[in-house]
Amino acid sequence: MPVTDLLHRRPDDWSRATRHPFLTAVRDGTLPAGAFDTWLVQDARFVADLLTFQARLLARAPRPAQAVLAAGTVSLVAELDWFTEQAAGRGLDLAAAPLPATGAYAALLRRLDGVAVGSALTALWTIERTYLDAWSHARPGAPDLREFVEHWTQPGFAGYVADLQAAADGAGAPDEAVFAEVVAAEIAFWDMALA
Ligand code: MP5
Repeated sequence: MPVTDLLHRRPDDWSRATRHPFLTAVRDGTLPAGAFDTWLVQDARFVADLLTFQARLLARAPRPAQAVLAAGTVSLVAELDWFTEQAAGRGLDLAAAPLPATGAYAALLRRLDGVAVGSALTALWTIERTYLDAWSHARPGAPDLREFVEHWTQPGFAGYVADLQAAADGAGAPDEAVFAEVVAAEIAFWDMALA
């Protein structure tokens, strides 16, 4: 079974993760004051945690998955620089403490360090595919947030997600339980920004 079949197994959860009210508000320009900045600071922390997870996954990845994971790891380092620039421009403190959903997601990633490599690749593909679909829903985005919508909908990002899909498919049967856990963590992350 290809990993993309998972998208049809839990349509309600997938919709909540990729068509969340946070994203609709990004599209329509109706986010409550401060919600976007709260999310941005927490997402920067998430990306730092993801870099740790991905570097460890690269170290144990099968040969055909190495190139996409290595390239993605370099991109995450560049993405952290991008978050630093965005935060400076908006006067945000990236050293702020993680909120509960961010901490829970970090704990999930640490746990995924110990699962079979095919399951970990399913998780990474789910993480990135959620973002691609979620930000596509927010397109084109309110003018002041358009830069963020464009960041996660550019063709290069879609190509990366497709390469992760191939890596996950090449590593065996997808892990539906891991997919469900990641999707739940994504929903909680959007919820956090609106709380
Ligand atoms: C991603 C992200 C996508 N930045 N934040 C969450 C909560 N989930 C997924 O990761 P990337 O590496 O920024 O594309």
